Amino acid sequence: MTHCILIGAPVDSGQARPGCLMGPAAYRVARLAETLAALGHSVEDRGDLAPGALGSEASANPAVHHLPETLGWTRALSAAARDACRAGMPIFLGGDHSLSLGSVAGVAAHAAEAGRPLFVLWLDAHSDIHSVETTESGNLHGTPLGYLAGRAGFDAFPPFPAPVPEANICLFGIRSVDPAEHAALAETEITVNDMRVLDEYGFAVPMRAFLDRVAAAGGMLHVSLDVDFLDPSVAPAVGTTVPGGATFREAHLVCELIHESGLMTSLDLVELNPFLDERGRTARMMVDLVGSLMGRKVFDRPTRSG
Ligand code: Z70
Ligand code: MN
Ligand code: MN
Ligand code: MN
Repeated sequence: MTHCILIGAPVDSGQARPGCLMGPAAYRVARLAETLAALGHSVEDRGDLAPGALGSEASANPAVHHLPETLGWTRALSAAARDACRAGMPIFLGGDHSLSLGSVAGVAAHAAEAGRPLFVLWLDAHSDIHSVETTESGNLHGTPLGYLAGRAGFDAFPPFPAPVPEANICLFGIRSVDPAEHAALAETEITVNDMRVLDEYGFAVPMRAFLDRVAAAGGMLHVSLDVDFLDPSVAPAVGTTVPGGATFREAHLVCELIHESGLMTSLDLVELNPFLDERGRTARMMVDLVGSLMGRKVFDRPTRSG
């Protein structure tokens, strides 16, 4: 059983549509802690973080907004993540996806300290591989993958502690990529399981291929789950809906495969905007998916093929 450490990150500065700051409260109301406890895990809720004192950093890119706030969150989350990794499995309750600038930085520092390779699974409609320089929207939730891969264009940020090798990063479910992101991805070894790939091979085959690589390397696995990985019909509470996402069944299967691998060591839940939800259904869907990630099964087979 796992010691789960809940860390609220009411980050709303990485995009322009207010509401993600309500995310941590919505996960608690949707009984995330109780769901984990019912699966036999111990749960420690460390409450909500705050970004601390803000500087006055500015970017040469005039589109960028809320840079000092995003840097404040990055510092606070990085420290909290590193600390939590020593005690159990951190689960970050977002908050928009810019929180991963900090959560993955702390997780990467811990993995380096533990002498283990870190792998990152990005479940998202978007590739989030902009830099502070390339983002056109100025929404820094579109940049965390660029930062954690150690790419250029993050001068205002602390140097990323131990950049995640491109070969250890897997994008899964993407269907919206900006031109600058396309150019960035084309020059990397990042595994791009876009919807084109998943429609042809299904979700299980590419997911198992990635998990097998993590296992073979003895790696730690950080999973970053963006609400918009899901189809808007099952998860409407997100600022940037993109049609053609994972169905209820595909998403649960992915989570079950991750659980069966036993590899996940940290988790981000990001982009939930409860202000846009319909009677809490998206928050409940996300909590149900965490249940599958943490061991809930329809029928408990002795082996995955049995
Ligand atoms: C676009 C941008 C994005 C999440 C939207 C969208 C980025 N590529 N990321 N929702 N999670 O504005 O950079
Ligand atoms: Mn704003
Ligand atoms: Mn995202
Ligand atoms: Mn997204």
